Amino acid sequence: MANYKFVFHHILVLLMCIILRYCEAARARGPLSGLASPAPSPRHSDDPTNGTNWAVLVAGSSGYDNYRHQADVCHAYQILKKGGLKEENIVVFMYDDIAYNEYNPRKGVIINSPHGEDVYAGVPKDYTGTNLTHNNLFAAILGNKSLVKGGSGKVVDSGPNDRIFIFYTDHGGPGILGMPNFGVLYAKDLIDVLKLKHKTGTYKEMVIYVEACESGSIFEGLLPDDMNIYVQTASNATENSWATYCPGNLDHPPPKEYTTCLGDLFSVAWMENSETRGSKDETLEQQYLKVSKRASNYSHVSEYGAKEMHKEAVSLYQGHNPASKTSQLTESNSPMAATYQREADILSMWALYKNSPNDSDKTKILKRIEETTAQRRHLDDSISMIANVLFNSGNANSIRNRVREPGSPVVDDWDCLKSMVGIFEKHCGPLTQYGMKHMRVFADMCNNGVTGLDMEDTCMAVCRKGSN
Ligand SMILES: *[C@@H]1O[C@H](CO)[C@@H](O)[C@H](O)[C@H]1NC(C)=O
Ligand SMILES: *[C@@H]1O[C@H](CO)[C@@H](O)[C@H](O)[C@H]1NC(C)=O
Ligand SMILES: *[C@@H]1O[C@H](CO)[C@@H](O)[C@H](O)[C@H]1NC(C)=O
Ligand SMILES: *[C@@H]1O[C@H](CO)[C@@H](O)[C@H](O)[C@H]1NC(C)=O
Ligand SMILES: *[C@@H]1O[C@H](CO)[C@@H](O)[C@H](O)[C@H]1NC(C)=O
Ligand SMILES: CC(=O)N[C@H]1CO[C@H](CO)[C@@H](O)[C@@H]1O
Repeated sequence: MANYKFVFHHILVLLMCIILRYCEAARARGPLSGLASPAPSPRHSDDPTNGTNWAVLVAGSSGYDNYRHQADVCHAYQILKKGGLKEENIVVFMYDDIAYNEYNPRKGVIINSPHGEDVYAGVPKDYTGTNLTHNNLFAAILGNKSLVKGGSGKVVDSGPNDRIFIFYTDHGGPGILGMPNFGVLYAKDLIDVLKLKHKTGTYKEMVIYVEACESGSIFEGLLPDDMNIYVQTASNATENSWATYCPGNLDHPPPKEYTTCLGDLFSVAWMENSETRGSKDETLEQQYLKVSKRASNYSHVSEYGAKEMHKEAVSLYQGHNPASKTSQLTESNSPMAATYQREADILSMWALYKNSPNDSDKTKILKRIEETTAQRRHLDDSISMIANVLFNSGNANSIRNRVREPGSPVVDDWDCLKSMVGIFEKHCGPLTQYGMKHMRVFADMCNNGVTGLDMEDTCMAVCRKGSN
C-alpha cells in the first residue's frame, strides 16, 4: 500500500513537471504562439530561453561620393555573419550602386579600409535601389511582412527572447537621418516605431548604433530609458560625424586609385574593435570607451536609452567569431585622420578631378563641383535670409542654429517641422543631403510659434528669383 502511494506520488510530480515545462516553453515563445502551428517556430534557437539574434543594417545614401556608408554596412554584415548570426536573420538595406559603379576602381569589390579585403561578397540584397524606403525599414523592424512593398520581404520576425542589433550609417542633421528615396527620416517616426515594437513584446533587448551628423539628436529627449534599448551614436546632438580613410588624409589614405572615402570614423572604430577584441566578454561599455577614444579628436560618441545595458557583452548582439584574436592591427591603433561628413563629397569630386586623365571628363567634374557649391550657397543664403526676416534678426550673415537646453528634443511639434521643410522645398528647391544641417532653423520656427502662412510668404519673397 505504502509502495503504491509512493509510485502514485512520483507520477503526479512527473506530470506536474511536464505541465510546468510546457507552460514555461509556451510563455517563452510568446503570447501568440499558442495560436500558431504546434511545431516549434523555426526562428527560435534550440534553447527557447536564449532566443535568436537579429540585425538590421542600413546605409542611408547612394552615389560613389558616399561609397563609405555602403562599405560600412557590408563590413558590418561580414562581422555579424562570422559572429554566428544567420543570413536569414540579418536584414540589409543598401542602395547597391557602389560595387559596379563606373568610378569604382575594383569592379564587384567593396573595401572598408585601405588594406581591407572585399566586404561585398555574400551580402544579401534585401532592400536595394527604390525598395530602400522608410516604409520598408519600419516594416522590417516591426516584423510586419504585410506592410512591406518590394524587396526580399525579409523582416525581423522576432520573439520575446530575441535580441536585435540595428546599425544605421549616413548623413543626418538635427532630428533627421538621410534616406536615398523619398526625403529624410524624422527621429519622431523612428522612435514611434521602436515604441510600437516594444509594445508588441517582440524583443528582449535591442542595441542601436547610429553614424550621422548630429546623431545624438535622434534620441535626445525622445528615447525612453525603460524600453530595453541601448544606443551609441557617432556624435552628440550638436556636432558633426566624420568620414575616414579619405583621399588626401595624412594617416591611412585609401589606395591611390580610390577617389572617395572608404569608411566613417565611428563605424570603422566599432567594427575594427569587434574584429580584434578577441574576448567574447568585452562589454558594450568597453567598446564604447575604445571607440570614444579613437574618435576623440573629432566628436563625442554618446550613449542613450537603457544605459545600464552597457554592462552586457557585445557578443550578445554581434555574435562572436571564435577565430578572432586580440590583435593589434596597425590601422586600428594609430591616429585617425577624418573628414567632415558634409565635405566628403566635394573632397571626393576633387580627387576624381585630379585622377582623371581625360580633359573632357575633367570639365564635366569641374562643372559638378561648381553646381554643388552654388547649390550649397543658395541653401545657406536663402535659409539665413528667411530666418532673419522671420525673427527680425539684425545679423544678416549668421544662421540661427539655436540649440535647446540639454535633454530636450530638437522640436516638440514634429508635424510643424515637416510642414516647414515642405514649404521651404516648395519655393526654394530641395533641402538636399547638405541642407539637413539647417534643420534647427526650421525647428526654431516651430518652437517659437511661426505660422505656416508667415513661412509661405517669406519663402516666396526670398526664393522667387533664386529658384530657377
Ligand atoms: C501589420 O500592419 C497592418 C497595417 O498597419 C496591421 O493591420 C496588422 O495588424 C499588422 N500586423 C501585425 C502582425 O502587427
Ligand atoms: C524591388 O523589389 C521587387 C520585388 O521584390 C523586385 O522585383 C525589384 O527588382 C526590386 N527593385 C530594385 C530596384 O531592387
Ligand atoms: C557636444 O559637442 C559639442 C561640440 O563638440 C560640445 O561643445 C558639447 O560640449 C558636447 N556636449 C555634450 C553633452 O557632449
Ligand atoms: C589626436 O590628435 C593629436 C594631435 O594631432 C594626435 O597626436 C593624436 O594621435 C590624435 N589621436 C587620435 C586617437 O587620433
Ligand atoms: C574622354 O571622355 C569622353 C567622354 O567621357 C570620351 O567620349 C572620350 O573618348 C575620352 N577621350 C579619351 C582620349 O579617352
Ligand atoms: C546568450 C545567453 O543568453 N546564453 C544563455 C543561454 O541559456 C543558458 C541556459 O539557460 C545560459 O546559461 C546562457 O547564459
